[in-house]
Amino acid sequence: MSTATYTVVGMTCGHCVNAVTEEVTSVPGVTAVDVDLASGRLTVTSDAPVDDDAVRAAVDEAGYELAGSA
Ligand SMILES: [Cu+2]
Repeated sequence: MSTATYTVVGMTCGHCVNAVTEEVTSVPGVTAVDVDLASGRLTVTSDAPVDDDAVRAAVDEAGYELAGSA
């Protein structure tokens, strides 16, 4: 099992949290997703390490971005 944490920028409410959770959960291999609205922290648990780009794309798809992304 693998866990990675990221920081999501732009979330303002529970709906945002749900959108990010839904998209990132759909990334292949991801088994659990936890999003903390206050800090923007995104914790991704997966069977094997997930490509950061896949997580970034999923967050982007939800309408937000990872901190530090161009
Ligand atoms: Cu929202």
